Amino acid sequence: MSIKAAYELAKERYAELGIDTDKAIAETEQIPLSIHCWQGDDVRGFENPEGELSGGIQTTGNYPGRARSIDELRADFNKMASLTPGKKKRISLHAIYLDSPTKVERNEIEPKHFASWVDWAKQYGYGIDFNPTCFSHPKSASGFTLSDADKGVRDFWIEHCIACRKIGEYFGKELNDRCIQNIWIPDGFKDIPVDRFAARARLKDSLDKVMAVEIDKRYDVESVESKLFGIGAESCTIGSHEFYLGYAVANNMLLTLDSGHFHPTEVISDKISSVLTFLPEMLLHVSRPVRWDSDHVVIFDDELRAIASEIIRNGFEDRVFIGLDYFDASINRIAAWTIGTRSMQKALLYAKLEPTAELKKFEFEGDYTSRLTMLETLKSMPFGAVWDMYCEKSGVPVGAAVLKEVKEYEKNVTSKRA
Ligand code: RNT
Ligand code: ZN
Repeated sequence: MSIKAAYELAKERYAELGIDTDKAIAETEQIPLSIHCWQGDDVRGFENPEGELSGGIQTTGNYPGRARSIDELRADFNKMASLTPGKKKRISLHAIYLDSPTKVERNEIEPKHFASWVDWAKQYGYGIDFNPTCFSHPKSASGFTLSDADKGVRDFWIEHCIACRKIGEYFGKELNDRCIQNIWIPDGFKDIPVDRFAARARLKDSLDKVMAVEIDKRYDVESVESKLFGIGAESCTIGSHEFYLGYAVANNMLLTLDSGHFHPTEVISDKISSVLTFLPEMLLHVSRPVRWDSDHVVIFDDELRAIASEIIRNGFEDRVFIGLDYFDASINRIAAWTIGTRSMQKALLYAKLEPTAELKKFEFEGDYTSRLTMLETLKSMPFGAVWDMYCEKSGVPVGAAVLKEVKEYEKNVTSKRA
């Protein structure tokens, strides 16, 4: 049966529940998605592509074909984008993805080092988000950056973050857009500390200095990302959830929730509504933790659907910025990028295809029987036919056709990278 014929039947079935599938597709494609650049090259960047990834995060696997240059990374990103529906794609860059023929210290990076990214983003209609890179560097070797006991180290990272804010403002001005700047630091103790308070006081002081610089909020805003623990920082993470929730509320900043940064049975889908009770906006780092913050490729699982539902049911599309953050080097990286990005799109579309008002009414009236019945019924609706139509309309491969494209690109492009 053709995609169109299957869709027409699905459309009828959903209409019986009062759901307009055309509208769901039209709304889903307008939701911005901030896609991380670092799936393409295992978080290496171009400052020192041979350097080791440090800071308690790890990629595993050595599938051939990693992007080794800016041109390769851009080509790969474009390939992924051509396989993914959605009209508002953004690239989330890290500071180490600068374009400079000579070495530039991180506290000396400037907008000019990112000018070619702006040209490229303009050409393809992408937005740009940004991240200071406070890891994989000799000055983070102690395991600390903005909260380091050494003032010299702190000052270096303060300067780096300020430089990044200026670059974010530059992106925003150039693209007539707002850059979301995510600050994550690896700082933490491997073993039980005796003075957590001092380290957190230092972090607060450093952040205050970073944020004291006047930056036009129309073009760049900051978000702070908490974490539970990292490899080598198991006993205490300075930028914990409580720390940053407090910091964001006190300073009217955004807060970033990463799916992998909480205890294993905690889920970020449950936290969005709490955060947005007190903050106007927030950022998500959608990832898939398997037993730890393993950054597996995002798939269409229960938690991804729950995250999407929280956003859609509450109409939070303008308050929750959806960013992706995972990195798998054990499979074809273009496939990894594409699967995760498509999964996010799929979950948003799935969330759009429910009779939310009716479900909320059941709940309000205490009719949990009807709520559960309806939620379970939705799972066997012909969602696949609507998803396929969304892909078809967007001009991206439907279903397994994605694999063919990925394999072809592998054959012609990535497998040729020695
Ligand atoms: C690390 C954080 C952070 C990084 C990226 C590369 O645990 O999740 O967001 O993954 O900045
Ligand atoms: Zn993250």
